Amino acid sequence: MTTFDVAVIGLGAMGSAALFNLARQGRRVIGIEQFEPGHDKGSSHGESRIIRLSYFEHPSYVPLARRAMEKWRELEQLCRHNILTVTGVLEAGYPGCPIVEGSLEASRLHGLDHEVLSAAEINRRFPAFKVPPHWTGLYQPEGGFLRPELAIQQFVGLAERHGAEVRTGTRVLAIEPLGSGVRVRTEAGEIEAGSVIVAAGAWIGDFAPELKPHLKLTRQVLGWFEPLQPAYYAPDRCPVFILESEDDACYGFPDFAGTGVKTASHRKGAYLPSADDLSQDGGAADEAQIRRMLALAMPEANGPLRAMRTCMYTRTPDEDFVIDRSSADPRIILASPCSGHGFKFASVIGEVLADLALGKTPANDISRFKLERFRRQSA
Ligand code: PYC
Repeated sequence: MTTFDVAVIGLGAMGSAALFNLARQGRRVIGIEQFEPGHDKGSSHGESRIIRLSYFEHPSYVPLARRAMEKWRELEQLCRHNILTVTGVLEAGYPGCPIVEGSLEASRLHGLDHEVLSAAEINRRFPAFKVPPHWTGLYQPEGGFLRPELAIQQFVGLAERHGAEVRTGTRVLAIEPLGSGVRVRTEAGEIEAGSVIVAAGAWIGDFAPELKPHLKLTRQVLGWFEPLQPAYYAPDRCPVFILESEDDACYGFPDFAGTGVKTASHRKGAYLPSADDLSQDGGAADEAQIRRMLALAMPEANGPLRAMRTCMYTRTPDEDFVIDRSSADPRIILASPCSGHGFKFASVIGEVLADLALGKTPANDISRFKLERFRRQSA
């Protein structure tokens, strides 16, 4: 049996980046994916994902986001594709809303470039928006969007060029600690490795019983809308946006690909009984939910529906990630549940995971993502 230094389970955002980081260091590494890289069964598809530095979720994400930016630029250099487009990011909502307040705090704490804008200033500067007159906003110039499918395919392709083995269409059945390493049982045979990174997205609970009870899977619908004033929604005039009303929080992107203005709810999403239950089944109620935000704050984007797709969030109770060694065995490294805001960090988390798998201390602080917080909660 071939043995590897590291096996990576799941070649989505985090797994593909980890595979690349290990392979480029000359490690014997294998990646196992049950679908194909760039698939639509998680939250790393749909043409675009946000990247931003002023982080409303918590200021401690800012150094990680900075490093992620550097690492995306490095990937672009290596693969010679445009992965990251800077458009700026506008966050806007009702006075005191957590998204604008949180980003303002992160911006101030970390000395990030930002502007606080009134509703009138937002609407004047960016004609894509007609936000209600009592709203406020924060504009961060350094953010923008990433191309998720392309990024994942490039990570996998570069990893293979560095000698990584990749098995797609292969489901992992179990991980078994051995004296000398870890055995990964798949439906197509067994693999042995010194350590294993489990970046299995919504399926991570199957390999981490301690984590499973804390995870909730939700179905999130993405809509593409034909703008009534296309010129307003070009990427040089319309920033990536996150909007917070009393009822919902929605995010979206300029029409950079001629496919329409993509918008989705970040908060509303039906619970899924299991990871295998996601289907591409967006319907009229999903469309109506997204259109409520467009009507409220972006009426010129509220044109004919061009497409809908669904994605799946794997949510922790605090919406922070999990990146830690399993308490069952420290050679099993868990990384996944990103609560819908993780894609942007894949470039740096790949570096972090490679360090953990090789027994090194990562340069970035990942203490926020430890499993012990769930143990403390249940005690
Ligand atoms: O990835 O930054 C993000 C995000 C915000 C809302 C939905 N996704």
